[in-house]
Amino acid sequence: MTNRRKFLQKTGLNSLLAAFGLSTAACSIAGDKSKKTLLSTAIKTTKPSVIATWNNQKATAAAWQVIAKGGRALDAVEKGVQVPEADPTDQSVGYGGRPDREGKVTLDACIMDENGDCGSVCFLQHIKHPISVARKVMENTPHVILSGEGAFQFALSQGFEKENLLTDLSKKEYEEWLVNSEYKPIINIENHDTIGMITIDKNGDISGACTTSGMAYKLHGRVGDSPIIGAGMFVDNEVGGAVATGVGEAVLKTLGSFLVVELMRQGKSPQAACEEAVQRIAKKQQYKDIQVGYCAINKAGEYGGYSIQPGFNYAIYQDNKSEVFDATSFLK
Ligand code: SD4
Repeated sequence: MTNRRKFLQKTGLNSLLAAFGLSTAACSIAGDKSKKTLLSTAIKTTKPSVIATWNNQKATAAAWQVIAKGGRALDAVEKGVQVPEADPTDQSVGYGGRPDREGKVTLDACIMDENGDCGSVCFLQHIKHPISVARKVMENTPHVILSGEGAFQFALSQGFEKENLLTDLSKKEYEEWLVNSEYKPIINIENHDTIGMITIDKNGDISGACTTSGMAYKLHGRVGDSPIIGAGMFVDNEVGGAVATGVGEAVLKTLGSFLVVELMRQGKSPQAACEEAVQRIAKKQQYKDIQVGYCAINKAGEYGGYSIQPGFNYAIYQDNKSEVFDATSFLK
């Protein structure tokens, strides 16, 4: 029994250390006291960081502004993803998003804080900042997810304005699409720029957000992975966070972001965890004609990204520097 307990303590600690990018080789395991020391050492290595899917550098810069001033990770992710939500030229998110096959722009978003609290809206119309409605769901209701008309009415009750989100460009493209009405997502193009973001603030607290207009020309009522906690985004303040982009159905079937975070908890690096989550899709599903990309960051600020197809990239803001990295991919 004692041996078993010791074993569990040791393996638990190993995972934790690995999640922080440390190894037991450098540290002695001598009971609870040293564990506490190791934990606080690990937390001290935390770096304020922002990671986001795709080349969303304006968004990561907006989030960085918040955490650089000592602000909370939750405020940073909300501010960050509001940038593409308000941008009419970003046709995958919020205002200007491509509509469903009935010509309606329907939005999905979720947010999660360092305490594991979360809020989400799905199939929401007419509201430019679904991420902020998701935050209100988290903070002002006993629920996690509101959908459709109910989410819209809730948004109005919270002071959000009803707006037309269908821009002339997205309307024109939709009318062209109607000619053949062929639902065929084009890898890396039709859904490009959906934003999932994770931030770590100066306290080492982690929050995440994800927001999208979903797959263009989807069935009316379709909900993707992006507003589903654990699918499109997941955060665990002890470990790190992960976000997903691409064909939401494949992410939903594997609860991808939760999987990535759990793999990091078990000791995998963010890169290795993203790779295994993509491999899990490839093992069980038709993957050759779809794109899914994950990016993740751990509490120590180490990050990684991986996708099924080439072409996925992710943006990082760390040490006052904004960068974009091409993710490696399962198919070459
Ligand atoms: C969805 N995952 O609705 C979203 C789309 C996306 O980059 O991420 N596009 O399935």
